[in-house]
Amino acid sequence: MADIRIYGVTPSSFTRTVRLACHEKGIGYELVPTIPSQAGALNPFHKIPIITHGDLTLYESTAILRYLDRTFPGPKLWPEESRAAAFCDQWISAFCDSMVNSALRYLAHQFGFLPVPQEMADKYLAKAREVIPVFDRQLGSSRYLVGDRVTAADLFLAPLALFLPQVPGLKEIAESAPNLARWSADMSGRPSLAATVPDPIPAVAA
Ligand SMILES: N[C@@H](CCC(=O)N[C@@H](CS)C(=O)NCC(=O)O)C(=O)O
Repeated sequence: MADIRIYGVTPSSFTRTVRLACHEKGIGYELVPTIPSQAGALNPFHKIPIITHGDLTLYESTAILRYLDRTFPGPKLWPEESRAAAFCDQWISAFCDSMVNSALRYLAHQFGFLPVPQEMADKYLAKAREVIPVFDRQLGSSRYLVGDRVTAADLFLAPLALFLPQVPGLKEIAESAPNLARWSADMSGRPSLAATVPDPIPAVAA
C-alpha cells in the first residue's frame, strides 16, 4: 500500500475526485475523515481534500491529481498529446470555475452546507441551466470529456454529475442532458466509482 493519506469526507466532490484518481491508478490510500473546519493545520485555506505522502503535504485537487499521475505508475490521467492534454486542463478548469459556481454551489445550498440567501441560490441554478448543457454537448462529441478514454477531467465531473438526479432543480436540467446521462451511466459502472460511493446525506425536499 502506498503511504498516501487523503484528508476529507466521502460526500465531498473534490475528495471523491482524489479518491477516484487513486483507484483508477491502483494507488492504495487511507481516508482520514476531515471536515473543512478541521483542515486548517494542513491547508491554510481550510478546504478539503488534502493529501500527505511521506513528508509532502499537498492541497488543491488539480495539483494532487497531477502529482499522483507523475509519481505513480498505472493508467495516465492526462493524455500525452499536447492538444488533448490542454483540453483536459480546459475541462478541469471549466468544471472548477463554471460548474462549481453554479450547480455545485446550488447543490451545497440545497443540502444545507452553503447558507446563502435564496435569491443567490436561484442565481446558481439559473447559471447551471447554461453550464450543464455545455458539458452535455461536449459529451455528445466524444465518449469521455476528452476523447475515447477516461481522463482527469472525467474524474472531476463524475462526483457532481452523479448527485444531480438527487437535487430538485438540477434533476430536471440533467434530464434534458442525454449525453451527460449516457456518460454518467458509463462512469457509474467503473470500479473506481463503485469503490467511492459517498455516505448518505439527507434527501433534499422538492
Ligand atoms: N480548489 C479546491 C476546492 C476544494 C473545495 O472547495 N472543497 C470543499 C469540499 S468539496 C470545501 O472544502 N469547502 C469548504 C469551504 O469552501 O469552506 C480544490 O480543488 O481542491
